[in-house]
Amino acid sequence: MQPTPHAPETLFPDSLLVEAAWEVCNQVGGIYTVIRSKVPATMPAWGDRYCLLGPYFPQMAQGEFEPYDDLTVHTGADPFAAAVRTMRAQGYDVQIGTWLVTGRPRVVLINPFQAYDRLGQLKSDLWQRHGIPAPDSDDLLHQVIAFGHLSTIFFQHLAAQKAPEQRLLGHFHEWMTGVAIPELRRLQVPAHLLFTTHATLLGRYLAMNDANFYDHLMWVNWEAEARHFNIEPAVRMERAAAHGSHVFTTVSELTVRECIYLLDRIPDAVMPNGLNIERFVALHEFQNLHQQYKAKIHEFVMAHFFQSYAFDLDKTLYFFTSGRYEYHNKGFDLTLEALARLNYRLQQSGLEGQVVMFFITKRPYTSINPQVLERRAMLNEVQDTCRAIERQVGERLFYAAAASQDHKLPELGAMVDDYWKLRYRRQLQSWKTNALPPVITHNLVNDADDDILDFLRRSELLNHQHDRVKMVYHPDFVSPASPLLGMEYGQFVRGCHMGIFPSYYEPWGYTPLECVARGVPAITSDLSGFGDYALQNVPDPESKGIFVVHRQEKSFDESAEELCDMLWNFVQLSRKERIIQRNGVESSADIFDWKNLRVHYDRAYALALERQ
Ligand code: U2F
Ligand code: UDP
Ligand code: G6P
Repeated sequence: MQPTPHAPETLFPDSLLVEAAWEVCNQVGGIYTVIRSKVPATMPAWGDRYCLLGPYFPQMAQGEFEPYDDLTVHTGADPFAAAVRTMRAQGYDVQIGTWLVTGRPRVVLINPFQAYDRLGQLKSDLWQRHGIPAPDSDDLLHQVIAFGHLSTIFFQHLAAQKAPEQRLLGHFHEWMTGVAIPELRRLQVPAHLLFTTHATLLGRYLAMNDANFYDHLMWVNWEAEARHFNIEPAVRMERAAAHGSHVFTTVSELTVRECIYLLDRIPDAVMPNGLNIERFVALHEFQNLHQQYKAKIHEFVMAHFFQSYAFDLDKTLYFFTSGRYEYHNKGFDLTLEALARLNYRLQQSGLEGQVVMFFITKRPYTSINPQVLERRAMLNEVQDTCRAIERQVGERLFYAAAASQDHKLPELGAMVDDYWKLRYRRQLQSWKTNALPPVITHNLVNDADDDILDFLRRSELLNHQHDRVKMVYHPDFVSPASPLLGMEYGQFVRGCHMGIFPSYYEPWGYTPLECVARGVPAITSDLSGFGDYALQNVPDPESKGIFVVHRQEKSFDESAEELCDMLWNFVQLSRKERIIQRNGVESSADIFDWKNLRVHYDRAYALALERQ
């Protein structure tokens, strides 16, 4: 059942809401997307009574954070500014200002390093009061502990500054901010506390290391495993936050199971992740964008492949996967296996066209492969020559047309100077090579020990001319500054035909949802929070371009075959069918708009206000 969306009227008018996350003005992973994309749906309901709280890292906040001027801080009548003033009067370095994102929310940022002189005491308190140990040398843990202490002080002042009848909600995401919860409870700060986990720490580690994670989940000894993976302090912080909060939530039904078995508390609610969906007024606009960005990908593909051999770009489909490099968890292994099978089917079928598959992820590399750069540079030169010839012919043709007596099109080749003809021929001669187009664009630090490369080598998927699935492993995120795929990630997504994300472990997984929001069909799995949600809440998801690979209780081989079937069906669609499908996909994304999903947060806040 879809929840009924709230009208954007003021919510809980007697309450203040502080939402704390490590990724406020500090992008690390998916939680940044959660917080940032939710702001436009949150502000109309909370307005001035809403404040985000996060750690202050000047390098990261630069460009996204604008501090209030001194006058606003000194005269601000709201309790947030008042709490900041009190802390500053006590000598603390606390930032307050605006996060420069859509919705422009108020943020308070606190530099964790200012409490480093008290770390010894803070760690000892944490151990004495809450049984949480802390090692000597883990800097992230030190930052987290210091920030937890400083945000506790902020909450104490805020509780003192607010009007007596006002109620205070403190919503903490992930263990890194949640570490404040046990101390807020011990000090009996009058706040209603929520804790949301986006993945359990142990779940992530176990899934990465145990091929039968889901079968073993019920029997995990959390203490032993936390020690085994050397993450006991963080796991104890996560448990303390989960148990100390008035309301405990997570992002999907899948993580509910993890919470039950690994954290020993049943979540009070599931709060699925949304996006701030921006629709175009006219449908053709996003279709035009697809065409425009596909042309940019064509440029890369011409440079990368055509030096070795050419193929028809009009009959080429672009598939991609993206995300952090978790080979097994992100389903890169399954994707590769299915692509190898698709390659074979395409070779046998006599079907025209080819697929170019991009793996966009992050791996340590030393440089972009010079060969790949050179291929790109040479194509740019060819393009420059073509443009020069185009200009020359254009000018001369125009003159000839104006002066023409017989109205016949003159011989165009005769309008090109010998200099350009020769240059054109020489460039093309020196450009062609017999070498295969590289499957990877960068030189990895550890090339010999990379799972993706290992698979490609073993299965001979090395961009031979006869391969119908070509591979481009790009071990860095896409960026406009890159000389290879110089575009924004979102533009790259739009230019592709399909995103493939059949994760084995994925508490939510934004990447397929981001495809759908841009009108690009996507494959997810029933072991990802998003895929599981779509199966349960979206009627006929396939008609909306959401394809869910079944991995629960399926063997690797069965899932690979199902994925291959999905890809096979897709490559057989005509252009017209793809265009129609994209229209359907884009229009279905509204289901995942925060305006519709915010209601889950509202309900959790209502529940927290009932409990204290
Ligand atoms: C989940 O994605 P995350 O954003 O949590 O995933 P990552 O960015 O990879 O972060 C993994 C964890 O690493 C920790 C923290 C994060 O949850 O516990 N961490 C850290 O050690 N140091 C840092 O500076 C920052 C983070 C989930 F996996 C996705 O499926 C969801 O889509 C997403 C949003 O709900 O949450
Ligand atoms: N992403 C990006 N640039 C890229 C590839 C991915 O910014 O080149 C972003 C993507 O938009 C998404 C995030 O990385 O928001 C991955 O989030 P997801 O929830 O899928 O996985 P997580 O990393 O949180 O486990
Ligand atoms: C968009 C454009 C069309 C173009 C089509 C190509 O719909 O508006 O002009 O023909 O994309 O679609 P394809 O799936 O072949 O990339």
